[in-house]
Amino acid sequence: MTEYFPDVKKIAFEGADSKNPLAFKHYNADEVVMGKTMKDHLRFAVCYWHTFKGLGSDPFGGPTILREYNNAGDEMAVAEATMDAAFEFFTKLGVGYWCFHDRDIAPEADNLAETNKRLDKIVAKAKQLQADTGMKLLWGTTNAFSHRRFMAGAGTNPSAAVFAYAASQIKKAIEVTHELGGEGYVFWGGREGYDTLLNTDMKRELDHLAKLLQMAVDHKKKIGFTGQFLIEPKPKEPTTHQYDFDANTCLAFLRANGLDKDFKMNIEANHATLAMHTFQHELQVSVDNGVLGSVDANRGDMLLGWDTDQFPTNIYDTTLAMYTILNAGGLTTGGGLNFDAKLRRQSIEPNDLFHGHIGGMDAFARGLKIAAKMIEDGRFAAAVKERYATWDSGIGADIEAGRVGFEELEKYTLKNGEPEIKSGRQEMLENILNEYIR
Ligand code: XUL
Ligand code: CO
Repeated sequence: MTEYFPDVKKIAFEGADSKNPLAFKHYNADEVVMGKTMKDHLRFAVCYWHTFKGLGSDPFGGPTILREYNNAGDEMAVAEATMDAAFEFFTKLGVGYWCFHDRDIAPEADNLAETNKRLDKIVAKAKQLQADTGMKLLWGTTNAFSHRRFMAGAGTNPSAAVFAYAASQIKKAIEVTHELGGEGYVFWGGREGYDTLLNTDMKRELDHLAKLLQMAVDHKKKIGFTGQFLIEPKPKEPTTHQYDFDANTCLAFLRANGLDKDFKMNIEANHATLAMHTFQHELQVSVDNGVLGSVDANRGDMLLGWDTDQFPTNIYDTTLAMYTILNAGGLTTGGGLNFDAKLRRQSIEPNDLFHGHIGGMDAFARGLKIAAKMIEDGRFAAAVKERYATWDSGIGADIEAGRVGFEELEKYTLKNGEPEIKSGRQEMLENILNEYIR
């Protein structure tokens, strides 16, 4: 069988002093942190679309990256060779999970029936490779945004026939995800949004989106798929106004339509920053509402206003993300850290794929170790507890318990006078954070 990454052996953990670029410096799969192995905490996944289908094209130019598996023959031969290359990569990297869109793994044919047949053929191959390697599917999803029929959206398309097409595609994608034992299924809004209200009935579009999601929930139950449904918020790009703007917007939509028990969030770092939030903010909103499902681990570029999908390397970001995730009890079934990240278009060597993923895995492993120490030492938790201490007894406890109203609070204020105020100590806390990040 062709080897696509012949000069790479299985990537090993060599420790922080190693100078080998093809080795982990911090990610040590079996090392135990706060009672769990790194592997079980981090649940890394490789995404199929950027990693194997992304070839460096951008709005100003075509592909720059050449891959040997793309020379395998006709479209289906290429799809099969790509799958072989993917499983070789997963195994050598040492991740446990992968994620895909239906159209990443099998090319679309002239009609849906033929397209589905092609998908079944490649899914059978993926199932065999999963059995051979022990790899698992974190989540599947559908690409209902690239084809021209979806130019005005899928579930929110002004055409009912396009809605029906999208529904048929999603039905099949959920079924193949189930067939591959997927732990989750993601709904990223693709082109669900609008560019101008001059041609858009927003209320009607959102009602249709809710109908589509309800049908997905019904079908999931019908076929016995027990994986987690996930919504992936994103505020803009490709449309000017994406309906799934951020975690709070998604929650309001799900609650308004009685869907909130059936979906959790898949939080992507670069989508959070496009929404003018931090990655940690979006994670915390999800945790506070009991809907943190999974994570698309990447980063944006501070100087660019679009979704650059870079590999995560910022230790502050990974530390704060892991702090929130660990405090919430960690990622469980249906959740993982999926590298929805792509190489820069000048990174044209096959090994660059390893460098990107090794860097991301090491950055999160460091984040995990640092966050665990921060939690074990308890200094931040103690500072927050102290800051809210007036709510633990007296008038604060009365307010929280609903024992008092405006009249009692007026009486309290007239009696006690000007409240004592305290420093938020942000600088001190940031300095303490720097004691851990080193
Ligand atoms: C797009 C994006 C998608 C989803 C899956 O910005 O993040 O790749 O993760 O459709
Ligand atoms: Co994503």
